[in-house]
Amino acid sequence: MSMSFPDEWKRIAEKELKGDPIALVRKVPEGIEVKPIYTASDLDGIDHLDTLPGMSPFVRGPKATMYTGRPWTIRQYAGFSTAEASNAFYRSALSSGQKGLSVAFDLATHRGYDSDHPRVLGDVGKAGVAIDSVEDMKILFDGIPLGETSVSMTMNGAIIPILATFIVAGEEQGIPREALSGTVQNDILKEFMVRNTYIYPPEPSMRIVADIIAFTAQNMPRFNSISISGYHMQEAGATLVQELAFTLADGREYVRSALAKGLNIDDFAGRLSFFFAIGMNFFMEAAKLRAARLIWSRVMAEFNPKMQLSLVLRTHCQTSGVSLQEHDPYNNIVRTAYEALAAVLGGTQSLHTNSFDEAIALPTEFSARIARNTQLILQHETGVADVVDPLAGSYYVERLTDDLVKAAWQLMEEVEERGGMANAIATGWPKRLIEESATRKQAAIDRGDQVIVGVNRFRLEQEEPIDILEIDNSTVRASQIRRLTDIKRSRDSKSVSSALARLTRVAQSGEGNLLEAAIEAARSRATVGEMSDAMRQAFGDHQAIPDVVSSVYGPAYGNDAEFTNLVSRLDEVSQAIGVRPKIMVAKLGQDGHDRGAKVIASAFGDMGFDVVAGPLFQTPAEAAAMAVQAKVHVLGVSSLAAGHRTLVPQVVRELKLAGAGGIIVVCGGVVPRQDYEELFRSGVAAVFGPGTNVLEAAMAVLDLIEGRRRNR
Ligand code: MLC
Ligand code: 5AD
Repeated sequence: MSMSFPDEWKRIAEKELKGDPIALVRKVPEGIEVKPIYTASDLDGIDHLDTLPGMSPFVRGPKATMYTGRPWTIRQYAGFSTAEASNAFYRSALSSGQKGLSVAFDLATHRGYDSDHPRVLGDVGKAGVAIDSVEDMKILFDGIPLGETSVSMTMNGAIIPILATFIVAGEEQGIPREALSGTVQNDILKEFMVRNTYIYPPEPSMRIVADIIAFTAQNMPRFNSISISGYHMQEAGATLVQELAFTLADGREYVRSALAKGLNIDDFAGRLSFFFAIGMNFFMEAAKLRAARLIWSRVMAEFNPKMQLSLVLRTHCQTSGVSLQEHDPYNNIVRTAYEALAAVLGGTQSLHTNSFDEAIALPTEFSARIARNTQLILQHETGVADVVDPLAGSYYVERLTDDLVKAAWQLMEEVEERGGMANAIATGWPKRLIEESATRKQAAIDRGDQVIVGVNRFRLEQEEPIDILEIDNSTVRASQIRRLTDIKRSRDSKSVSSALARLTRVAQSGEGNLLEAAIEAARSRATVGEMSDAMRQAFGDHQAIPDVVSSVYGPAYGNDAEFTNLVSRLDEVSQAIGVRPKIMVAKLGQDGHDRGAKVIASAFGDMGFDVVAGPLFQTPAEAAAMAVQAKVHVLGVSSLAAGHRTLVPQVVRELKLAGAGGIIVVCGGVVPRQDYEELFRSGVAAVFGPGTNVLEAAMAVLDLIEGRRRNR
């Protein structure tokens, strides 16, 4: 891109600045140079400018009339505790202006475990609703007309049993599968990359995706078979270009595997859908959605569809969770409103706006209401829905759209050179790029280069805790176990075992459709865990290898005094204890949100700590055993899915039982202040909440190691 400015402007600007305006050009993490001014000449060479909404290449929107014909769907993602509690929440949301449903399942369900499984003690009902069988699913949608309300289900790992139980619940409510409308996430590639709720290895997992695309194409014409998601990539740290490129490349990979099953492109392309995050980079986020539609129409044209509809990218968006802060949390309402506006200006079809207590806990009724009203106010009070694609023609936004298309396309070409997304993911390359971006961003925040109001600037002296939603996980678990026992007592066990055996056979043989077989099993009251196990028998479990990036955080600091101070302090401690301080970073339970753990492991490694990265999904006993064996000084638990109150005290107990009470336990992540005291009492030495500066955390850890040595 040429960096020339209009002459007259440049002359005046030089006077204002007393310097060259070239200094005002900002290089953003996307690798794009953002100039202080855009003019008509920036539109030269952009060939989508004269196109119209509802027409190829769909930059201006998938529909000709867009929101003027029908507003975007207000679709708030929610789910917690039991099916009864979540059902009550859905009904009240629908009566308050929400238009579509979106189910958040708990992590036990995501990973294909029933609520009575010993590995999910801390997870049942916590980050979403617990669903074990058709009976739970029926309660979840009780009194909600499934023929009229579209339902999104965020499910990937256990997608086969969950979609099967949903179909059977619909059937038993008198709604045939043809009439069900909604979306399943069913996007396994990004699970291997960033979200981590996979169950089986990649190859059978891709078969599952294709089986669902095939089944819905034949039987569920109103159902979107997949929600190809970049959301979690941005949450994990991806730049917008990485989010765009990897998501659309994932999409291309799914199309190829559906075609390989013998499907016709036009039979399924129109029911592929997408999902993006909308963060705080306002214009770039709006431009990103425009760019995504353009690139997708180009990707789909490669497959020679006959129908225009097959070229269209339709998307859901969610405002960014990581952009929200625990500090001064009401600021989050403002952040979310700006992000929502960007999503709408970009032309999203469906939107979730986050609640302001995001960085602390699941939404309360109050915070959920404000989040929903943020969209209602946009729709009804601002007039933004009165005109289609109102940013069209903006010098900046059009240039940005084109820049994003070019940058993302280039990265997608690199994916192609690596043999497509499945192959690229197998090498760990995209994940590594994303983790590097995340670590770089953390360094920028810790250094104060990137301002976050109320966190690294304009911080309050004192903060009052806000009311949060508490879930009593043992009560939820007990009631789930009761229902499981009832079901197992009353069902016909012969038909259950024969349906499960058939599911295993379909999995083993590669013949037949897994979803079809699972529907039979679900109907006979086989549980989600049993169906998952029936496929586990054939497919096995996927084990990821923990891998930590290095030399990103350290170099971002260069020779700054803060960083070199820390490194020399660490050297002193090393001298005193005779070895480098060793820390294990652990993830417990089914919580797969590992951005924080990865960033900490990477940054601590660059500072000079000896770092052990624990694998995902450890039980407290497994983590303790690993810490003891590795002879660490500190065990740091990163918790983002609310399991800390159950799991962290257990890990302390396990260490003591192993005679390793000397290992210091610290905890970080999404931990409400209300829980700190309880954690301290259980033996945790320090808690690092959201917004913690990593250098400060490292300093605190060194203090703890020294303190413990002195006390010996
Ligand atoms: C729309 N329609 C119009 C129109 N606009 N008709 C005439 N004129 C217009 N201007 C029609 C559409 O064609 C469609 O009909 C119907 O209205 C609904 O519109 P839509 O645009 O398809 O909206 P919707 O049904 O809401 O579907 C949006 C979607 C879908 C395609 C993006 O996939 C979806 O709802 N996704 C949501 C995914 C989600 O909630 N994910 C949460 C992830 S949370 P017809 O007949 O054509 O259907 C997560 C967090 C975590 O993942 O846990 O990690
Ligand atoms: N209810 C509401 N929102 C949720 N999120 C995750 N789980 C839930 C839930 N049970 C949202 C948060 C998070 C993102 C992945 O989805 O905003 O950042």
